[in-house]
Amino acid sequence: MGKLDGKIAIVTGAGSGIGRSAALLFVEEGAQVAVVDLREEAARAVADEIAGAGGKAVAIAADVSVARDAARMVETAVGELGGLHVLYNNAGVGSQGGVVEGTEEDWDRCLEVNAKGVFLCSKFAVPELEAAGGGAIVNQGSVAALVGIRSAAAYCAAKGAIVALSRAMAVDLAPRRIRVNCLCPGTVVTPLMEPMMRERGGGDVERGIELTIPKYPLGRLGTTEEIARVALFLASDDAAFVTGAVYAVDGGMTAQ
Ligand code: 1HS
Repeated sequence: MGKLDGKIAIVTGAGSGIGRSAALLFVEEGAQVAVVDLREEAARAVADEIAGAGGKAVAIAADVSVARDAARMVETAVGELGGLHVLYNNAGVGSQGGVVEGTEEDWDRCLEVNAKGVFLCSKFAVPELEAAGGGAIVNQGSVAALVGIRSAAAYCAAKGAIVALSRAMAVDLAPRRIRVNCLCPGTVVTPLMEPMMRERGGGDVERGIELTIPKYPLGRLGTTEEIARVALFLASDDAAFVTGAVYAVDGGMTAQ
């Protein structure tokens, strides 16, 4: 008996990292998944990986910051898979620099993808979730929403917006039987995080990771699978009475 038996899920940013791990885990737990990524080849590779393991998935190339893409994403997922029960707004980009070094373009892109992407994907998903009798939205926040991260001003602002948006969505959508929660991961080495680790390590990703680990009481960084497991919990009926919550999945980093 899987925790998502019979469910249909959209996972954005699923071509790599946490999104890929969540898509694979959701399928293991009985779901059919729309694997959404800006990079069509990456989405297709994960969908093929799922099919190869006997699961059902559809690959969708979409830019979550573009309304017509977000609408098409939902329409395609529902058309191909037959409905929608879970939306995991995982897609995101990082940022470089504080308010002095950071560029306006970097700020705009970070807020557009990370925050507006959650707004747009949720906007078009809600009618389908409601038509299914309710569902769950999991938004990808970050420890960067909860504490200041050096040289990542736009990223912190965007992830902070996602925490606030998640709480507002939970209040708005509860009457529609849609739960909304925010997952705030600590550092997991994924393509999104590599630029930050490289900058932190003076051009060396591994050095950046070494300098980051002391921030984590558990003495290590997280894995994509560990984050995906909490996303599964929040997406599943195990979290039936959980909405508007902010879950730090961070090895104790924000407890200090
Ligand atoms: C994945 C998450 O958004 C990490 S934000 C960077 C946190 S740290 O590397 O400065 O501990």
